[in-house]
Amino acid sequence: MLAPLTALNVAATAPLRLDRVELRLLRLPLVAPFETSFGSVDSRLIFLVRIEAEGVSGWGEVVAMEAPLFSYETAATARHVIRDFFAPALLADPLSGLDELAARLGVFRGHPMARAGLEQAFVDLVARLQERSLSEVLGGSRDSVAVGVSLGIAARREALLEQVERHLALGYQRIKLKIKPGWDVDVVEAVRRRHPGTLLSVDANGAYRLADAEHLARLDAFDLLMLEQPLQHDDLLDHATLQKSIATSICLDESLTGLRQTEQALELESCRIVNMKVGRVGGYSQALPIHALCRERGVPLWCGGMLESGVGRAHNLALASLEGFVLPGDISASSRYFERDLIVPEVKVGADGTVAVPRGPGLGFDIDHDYVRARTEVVERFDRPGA
Ligand code: NPQ
Ligand code: MG
Repeated sequence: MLAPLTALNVAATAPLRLDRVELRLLRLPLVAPFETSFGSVDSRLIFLVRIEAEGVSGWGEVVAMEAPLFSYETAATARHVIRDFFAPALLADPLSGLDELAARLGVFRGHPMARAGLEQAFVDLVARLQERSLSEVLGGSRDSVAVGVSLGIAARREALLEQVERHLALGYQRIKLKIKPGWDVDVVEAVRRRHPGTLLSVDANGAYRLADAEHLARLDAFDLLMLEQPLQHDDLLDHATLQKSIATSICLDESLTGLRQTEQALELESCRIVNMKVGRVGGYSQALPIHALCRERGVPLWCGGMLESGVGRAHNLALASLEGFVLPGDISASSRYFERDLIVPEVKVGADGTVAVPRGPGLGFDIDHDYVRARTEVVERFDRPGA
C-alpha cells in the first residue's frame, strides 16, 4: 500500500487564502540549438507561475513546450486551462495543503504540466511561509545531488564526441545521448569506444516502433545504463514486449504521465528504471507517491529535465534530494542551456559532478526580478474574487 496523500501534506498551520495567481511568459535564447528526435529548438519559451498569499510569493514553472512535440500540452493550452479553470478553482476558497489543492484540480482531466506549475508555486509558497527549504518540506535527505547531461543530436559525429569530452571534463557523472533512426548504433559505438568506463545512456523520445526490436537489441553491446523511451509516448504494452527481448534496461519518460501509469508500467514490466519529471506527472501530489512506489519496489529513479529556467531547475534539485533518486539526474548547470538564468546564484555543477542543494527558505535561490522583467513578453494576473 502507498502512503496516503495526507502524509504528503505541506500545509501551513491554518488554511491558506491565496490572493493572486500570476502567469508570466518570457523567452530565453539557448547557448546552442538542442536537437532531439522530434526536432531542434534554439530558444526556450519560459512559463513562470507566481502565487501570492499573506504578502509572500511562491514560484513554479510550467514546462510545456510551445509545440505539442513532447506531449499534447503547449504553453498556450496551459495558459488556457489555468486561466479558465485551475486558477479560479484555487482562488475560490482557502487551501489546507497540497492534498486539497490536488483534490480541487482533481475534477479536471489531463494537463499535468499546467497543474504542476501551480503545485510548485504553492509548495514554494508554503515552504517560504514556514521558513523551511523546499528540500526539507518535500522530505529530502541529500545535501548534494549527482548530475548528468543530455546531449542533443549533432550535425557530425566529431562534434558530438567533442561535446562528450567537454562535459566529462566539467565533471558530469553521466552522459545521455539523444538518438533517432539513423543516429544511433554507430554513434553510441563511437562514444563508448572513447569512453569505456563512463555511465552512458540514450534517449529516443519515442522514435522507434516494436518492429525495430532487433535493431535496438544491437545497443546491448555497449553496456548502457538505460534506453529511455524507445517507443511511442502513450505506450506501455509494446515497451513490456521490447524489454523482454533486449538486455538493456528500458527507462520510461513520456509514457509515465502520473502515478497510475507508473504503477501499471512497473506491473507490466514495461521499464526497469523511472524518469521523474514533476511537470510530466502532474506535480508533487503525483511525484511524491511515485517516489514512494519506486523506493518500495526497489526501482531506480532519477530526475529528468525539460530545459527549465532556474525556477524549474531549483524545484528539480529539491525533489532529487529525496532518498529514492539513486541515479544522476538531467539537472545540468544553468550555463548548459542559458547565458544568464532567472535565479541568483545560477545552478553550478561542481568538479565532482554534483549540485549542492540550497538550504535557504523555499527554492533557496533569489529570483532575478530585473532580468525576469526585462525578458517578460506577457503577464496575466488573476485576483481572488473580492480581493
Ligand atoms: C527528455 N529533455 O528527457 C527531454 C525532452 C526535451 C534534457 O533531454 C524544449 C523544451 C526542448 C523542452 C527538448 C532532455 C526540449 C524539451 C527535449 C524537452 O526527453
Ligand atoms: Mg526523455
